[in-house]
Amino acid sequence: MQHEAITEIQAAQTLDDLQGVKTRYVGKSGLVTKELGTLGRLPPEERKARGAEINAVRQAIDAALTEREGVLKRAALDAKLSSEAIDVTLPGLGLPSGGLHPINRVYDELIGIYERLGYAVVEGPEVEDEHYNFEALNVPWYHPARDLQDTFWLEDGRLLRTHTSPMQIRYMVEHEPALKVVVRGKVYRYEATDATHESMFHQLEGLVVGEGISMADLKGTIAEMARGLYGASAKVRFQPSYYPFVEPGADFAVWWENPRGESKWLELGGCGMIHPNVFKAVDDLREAQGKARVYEGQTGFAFGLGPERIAMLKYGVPDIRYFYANDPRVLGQFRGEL
Ligand code: FA5
Repeated sequence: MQHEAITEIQAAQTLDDLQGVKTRYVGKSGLVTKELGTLGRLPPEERKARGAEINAVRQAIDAALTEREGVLKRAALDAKLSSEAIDVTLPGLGLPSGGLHPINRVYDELIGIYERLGYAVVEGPEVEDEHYNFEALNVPWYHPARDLQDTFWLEDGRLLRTHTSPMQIRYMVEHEPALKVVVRGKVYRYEATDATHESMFHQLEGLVVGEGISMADLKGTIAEMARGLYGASAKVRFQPSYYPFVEPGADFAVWWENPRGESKWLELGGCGMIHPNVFKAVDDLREAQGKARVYEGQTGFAFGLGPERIAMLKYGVPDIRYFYANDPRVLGQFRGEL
């Protein structure tokens, strides 16, 4: 029996098999256990010798079981380890990294310049009230300048703002002079798109109000921005222009050149001294809200520009529509650059 048991033990390939063998021989009703039970029926003189014999068998079987169990456990552990092994020398999976959109990078640069000059930075609603987008900015409904900015109209006299200038009004209604603020955000125009015009684009609006603010301050501010963008030798150019909310008004351009010798006047935006009608409209709104009339008699300037134009030159993007077509071949070039 010992021989058979040990052969079976050594043949067991799994811990379950081994448990079966163990039960069959040394379990409660196993063969060895039963054999021990027969001792009582033997004559006393034979009992001792037979008992010793069976015990020896049992010990041999137990020893074989313990040894086989050790071997099988180790094998099971080895199999588990090798099936779950991690090869730390394999190259990792590349995690796609994002990057700031080129327009946000230009915004960050521009806003950094104005923050260093002490300006507050705000945003505002893209769905705007007609009154803030036009009337309060001295653009009455019959004014031809409304044709200059074709509008996406919504319901109830609301619209998608055509410029960031309505934030001039909102900011002045909320704050008293003196103030310096820049506004960033999206604007919308219902117009055909081409390489330099989109129906959704961005603007940076600047507004400064205080005692004795003059056109010289405006020119100095734009020149400071140009130096921040293009270095100490940057040049700016102002040309008279018309916007109903400023008087006098101007368009400004910045001289841009790159190391490859390319250069041109970059038409950036419009600007001017705040029109008295705008201050009056602000005071009317303030009064309606129970606030003091504090703007009539003030002076100030405003400007508005399009960061897309700067980004197109800076990154050599030939068509403004590439910025918003979400083509990974374009935006992928800005990966990982924050
Ligand atoms: C305005 O929007 C005025 N609110 C700017 C202003 C503010 C003047 C404060 C005076 C005082 P304009 O329509 O010219 O002005 O637009 C300003 C700039 O936005 C343009 O110079 C240009 O850089 C950019 N821009 C205008 N239309 C588009 C367009 N369709 N696509 C991309 N950029 C545009």
